[in-house]
Amino acid sequence: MPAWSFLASLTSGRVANPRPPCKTIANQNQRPQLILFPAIDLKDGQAVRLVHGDMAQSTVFNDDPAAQARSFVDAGCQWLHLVDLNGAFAGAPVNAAPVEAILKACPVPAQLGGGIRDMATIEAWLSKGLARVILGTVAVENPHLVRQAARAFPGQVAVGIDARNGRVATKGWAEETDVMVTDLARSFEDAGVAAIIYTDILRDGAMGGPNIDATAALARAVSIPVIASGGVSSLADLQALKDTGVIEGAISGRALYDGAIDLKEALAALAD
Ligand code: AMZ
Repeated sequence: MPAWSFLASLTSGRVANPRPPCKTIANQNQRPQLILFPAIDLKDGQAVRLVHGDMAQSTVFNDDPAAQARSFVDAGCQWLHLVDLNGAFAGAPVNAAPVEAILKACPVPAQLGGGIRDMATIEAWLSKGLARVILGTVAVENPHLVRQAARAFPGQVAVGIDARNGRVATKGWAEETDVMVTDLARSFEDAGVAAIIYTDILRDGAMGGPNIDATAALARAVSIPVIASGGVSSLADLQALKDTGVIEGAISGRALYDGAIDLKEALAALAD
């Protein structure tokens, strides 16, 4: 769906999903629990996984993303992590229909990134029942929008920081910037963002384990909850992220699809 028709659908009388407002993900006084976010990356309407974010290296795992989401929910997940991959390249929502189908089909909160670059799109998604938007490219190009959105929608705006060797990448990870991860994260310290989702691009889809040291260092550098993404591929990885005591969530995609992580088992292990 082109961006204009997505925004126009706001006024078409559709009612947003009744969802509980999003809370900050951790109780400040307790050792954080690690929330596991199963990932559904959408390309051309299908649930896929890429390697290092390369659209040419894509594997289709499910051509019914809502069914995929429901199976994650049936396994007991508390959250869903959604990415509109075409949207991240196009700079506007492209896979709006499958995202809306997921929102309708699933009772758990969902966060979505990819092509969310202006206030109208942020408002449109949140009014459709999305629990949290993820802002990546605009966090570099228009940080004012992040601040404005975080003020307008407390608890519902996360910043996605995706990086190669510590430098932030934008626009579908096709563009490299000179911005350093920690500098960008610190710049939002007082903005009221709900979370920072940090992806190590060189780990993403590679099944080689997450960058625990860099993620933990980031989490120690800011007071914003940090969620790890990229390379999370075993129960041991999840346990190691949890054992840092400072990382509040982990996103996993390929490992859940190919069975390297059993979602039910992982959720049970993390709940202990
Ligand atoms: O895999 C990729 N090439 C990719 C990807 N997964 N490119 C962007 N993204 C995700 C980011 C973030 O969640 O991890 O899209 C979101 C950022 O999109 P935008 O349009 O705000 O830069």
